[in-house]
Amino acid sequence: MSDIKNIKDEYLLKLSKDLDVNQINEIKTDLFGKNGLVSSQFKQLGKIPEDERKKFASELNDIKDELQNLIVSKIEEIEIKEINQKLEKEKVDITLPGRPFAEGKIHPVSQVIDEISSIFSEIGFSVEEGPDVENEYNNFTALNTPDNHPARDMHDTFYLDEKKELLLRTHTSPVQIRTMLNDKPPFKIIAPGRTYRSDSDQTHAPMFHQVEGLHIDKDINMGHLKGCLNYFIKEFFEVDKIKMRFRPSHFPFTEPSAEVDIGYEIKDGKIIIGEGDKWLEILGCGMVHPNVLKNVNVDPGKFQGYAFGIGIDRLAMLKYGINDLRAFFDCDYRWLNQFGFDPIDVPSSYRGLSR
Ligand code: 2NM
Repeated sequence: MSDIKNIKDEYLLKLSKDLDVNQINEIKTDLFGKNGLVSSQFKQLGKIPEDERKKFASELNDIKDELQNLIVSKIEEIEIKEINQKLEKEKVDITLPGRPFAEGKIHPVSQVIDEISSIFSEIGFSVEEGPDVENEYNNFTALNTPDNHPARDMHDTFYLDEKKELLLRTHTSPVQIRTMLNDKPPFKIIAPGRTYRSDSDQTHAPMFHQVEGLHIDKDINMGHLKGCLNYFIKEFFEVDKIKMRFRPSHFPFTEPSAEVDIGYEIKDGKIIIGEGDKWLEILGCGMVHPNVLKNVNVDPGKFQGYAFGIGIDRLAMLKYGINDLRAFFDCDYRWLNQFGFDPIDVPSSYRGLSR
């Protein structure tokens, strides 16, 4: 009996000290582990004379409960203290300034592709894409460009194999071919994207961008072509009126074919689109050649229409006053910061923090 009173007093004293969770757990094992001091007392109950056993057992239970409760409440106390310390230390300071947001820029070419896509979307064109690596059928043969045509010359085309079956597309027309082969007329699509020709100087890069348009239906004529291009040019350059002329030209895939010039003038060193007596060539177009329609299983007796091709890079240079084409593809971040566009979906509160 005095044994268990001693245990109780000794451990109440120990538990009254400033302990950490590990130390408390050690005490718990000392007392209630397999061979713990309290556990051993329970094991010895049977050896105690019967008349004392009941009283002893009840006292032992009381001591066990008291020590156990104390241990539980001590651990709880420490845990609460730790949480409170954490809360105190990790308080959020809502007066701190925001973290700088690393904001990128939209390349002028991407910006202009988006603008063109949205202008044509509004008048019913859908936007189609295709692979940069094409086969010679989609890039040339289907487009009524015979084997001996100068456009097929090694000088212009990047071929990828000896047999000249695979190449980097020289225009985005193969996207129109793919669309017509996979679908049924009518067609009303534009195809923007990267194109490649073995050509490099101040005004030509080996990789450049084009958007080509195609509208095929039962009664489409050159009047529709004129109206469509006139609308596009006004929307793109954000002017009410435009001077535009069609010059006869030749493409293997259209008949008749034309090149389109727009009027411009230079005022105070700045180019003004739509007015003036100078002409600027901006695109090629025509009525899709019957042979092209036959190649994609469209009956030229029932369906016909127009197509056009526009160089995007020069259009971007014109609209945004950029005069060196090669800077487009240098990937110079300083240039991009100056000529690039803000992404529209970055919250305005973040704008400018990175600069
Ligand atoms: C141009 C000029 C004229 C053109 C033709 C086609 C197709 F696939 F329908 F035959 N797509 N694009 C075309 C016509 C392209 O670029 C100066």
